[in-house]
Amino acid sequence: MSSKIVTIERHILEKQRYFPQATGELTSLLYDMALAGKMIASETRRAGLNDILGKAGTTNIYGEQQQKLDMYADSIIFKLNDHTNRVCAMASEEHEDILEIPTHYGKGNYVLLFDPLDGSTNIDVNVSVGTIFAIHRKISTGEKGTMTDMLQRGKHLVAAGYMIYGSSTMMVYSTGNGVHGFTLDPNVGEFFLSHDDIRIPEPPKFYSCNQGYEKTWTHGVRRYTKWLQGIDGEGGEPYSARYIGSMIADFHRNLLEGGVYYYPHDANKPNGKIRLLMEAQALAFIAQHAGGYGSDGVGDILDIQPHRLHQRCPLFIGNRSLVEQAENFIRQHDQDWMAQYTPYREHEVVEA
Ligand code: FDP
Repeated sequence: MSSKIVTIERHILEKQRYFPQATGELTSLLYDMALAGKMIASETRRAGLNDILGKAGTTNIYGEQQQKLDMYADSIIFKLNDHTNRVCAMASEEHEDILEIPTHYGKGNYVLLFDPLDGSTNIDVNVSVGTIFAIHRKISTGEKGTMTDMLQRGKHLVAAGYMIYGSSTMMVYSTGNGVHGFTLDPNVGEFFLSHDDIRIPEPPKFYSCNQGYEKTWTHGVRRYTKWLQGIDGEGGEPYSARYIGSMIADFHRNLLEGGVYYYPHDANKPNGKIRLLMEAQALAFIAQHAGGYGSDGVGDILDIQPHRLHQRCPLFIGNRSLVEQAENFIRQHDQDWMAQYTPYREHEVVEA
């Protein structure tokens, strides 16, 4: 008798069978991230009650100290991973420096980088938010995890994933062997395989960007957007616009429906806004293993050699054809910008 009920634990364990040399460390780390997702999802569902039950810094009716949701998510991920001997250091979008782990617990072979709650401006208005994570193998030789372990190219990731807290909670992950999506059944508190081997559909239908900033965009990004609208070029059918303002929700939507999300360079943010290590690398890794592509407008996000923990980058991500078209427009029209951005990308210029 064979069962078709695939829990996230079963899925991770079965995938691990293909790697006889696997120790189970990565499997357990992914499972810990799934647990973090469940805990954050549960708290997210109560977010609307914060005004009634008390906000950050106050005490709720149970006498417990309440935290803002992003701080809560941040501390849950840290606390679930700081004592397991699976990670040797962590880095969070919420903290300036590496999060060190006491040596007796920090002997793991991996570093974990995460954005605990992406799209945080959407929390208070009940719109989907998410958690993004990336896992690199420790490459430094000392006992502790170091900056060298954090500043690795995305193409060396061993795993990446995200949780999205929307109308349902989902966890999507890849270890480089397909992209798999799981939906949380809140009644039993378990993630079940709902989207096996996700491939970004062709042809794409949507584009997602904050067009309110068009005034500050470069010529290339404007022309690209006009092309998406069917105004520039051969005047094809327009793509439909969808912008939620939580990158994870926009990315997830395009992953399942086909489309491109972009947060480009502009006059105010010439090096972009999205964090390379806690956001862009993980999503570019997922996109690549679903048949898509992530670029900074110049080339593959996964090829960029990071030079600082909170480095930012422009991001164009989704169906390969749409992302390559963005690169074409930028190459043709944004030469001045490319001249000043490329040295930053190539690490010839280090930010202050
Ligand atoms: P946020 O700052 O709310 O966490 O990653 C940063 C991000 O959200 C993305 O999720 C989102 O797409 C974008 O910034 C929103 O920024 P704008 O408000 O500038 O559009």
